[in-house]
Amino acid sequence: MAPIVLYDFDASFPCTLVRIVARLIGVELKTVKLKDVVKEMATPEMTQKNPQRTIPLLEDNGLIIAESRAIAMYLISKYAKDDSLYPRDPQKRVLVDQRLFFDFDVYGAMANVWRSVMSGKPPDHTCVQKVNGGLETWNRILEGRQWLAGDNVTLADYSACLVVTTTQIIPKTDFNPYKYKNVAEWISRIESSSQKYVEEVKVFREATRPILEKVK
Ligand SMILES: N[C@@H](CCC(=O)N[C@@H](CS)C(=O)NCC(=O)O)C(=O)O
Repeated sequence: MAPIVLYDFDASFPCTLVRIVARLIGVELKTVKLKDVVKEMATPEMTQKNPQRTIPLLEDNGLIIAESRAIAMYLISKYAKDDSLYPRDPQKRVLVDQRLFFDFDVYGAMANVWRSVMSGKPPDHTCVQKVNGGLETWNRILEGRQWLAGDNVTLADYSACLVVTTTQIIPKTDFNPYKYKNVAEWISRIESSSQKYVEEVKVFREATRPILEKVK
């Protein structure tokens, strides 16, 4: 069997989610580290592989998958030793899915804010409100609960926690997940759940630092 290949960029939030999941379930990935994502994904060869021209992009023995959450769902469904991160039971799985669709929505707004700040423009007010609304919603969801879906940590927690963590590092914004008690406690619960998560977030933060320094 050929190795599972991940087209990857350390400073990418969605690539980080895939690396975290692969490490959590013990899947070895051969990473192809890109330097100029926009340019390298626009070649005819890569455009054919992924017409979206985005990373992460996973190649598993001829199967090519874009979209970080879809890649994570696939890796867990195919390779994890158990289904605790992404349950097989439809009634449990849909609870994880609903949280993932929610965090995808907040992520879109956060990415919009990130892009504005990086290009020297003021962030769109509606997107800022949406991110703050997301933090408030997660705080409500977590009232009296340890995890976002079900009784154990799942893909939904790791994915949403990465969005929450990323809000904090965007320069010229004042997102503060730690002002929400339930969210703050949940972040430290997730960090305690896996050293691999903590290590990959560190890789992401260190890779983004020089990029973010330029706009500070
Ligand atoms: N929804 C996608 C977002 C992927 C995405 O936007 N990736 C960025 C890197 S962080 C990218 O490839 N940007 C290049 C481009 O959009 O041209 C996912 O979760 O995988």
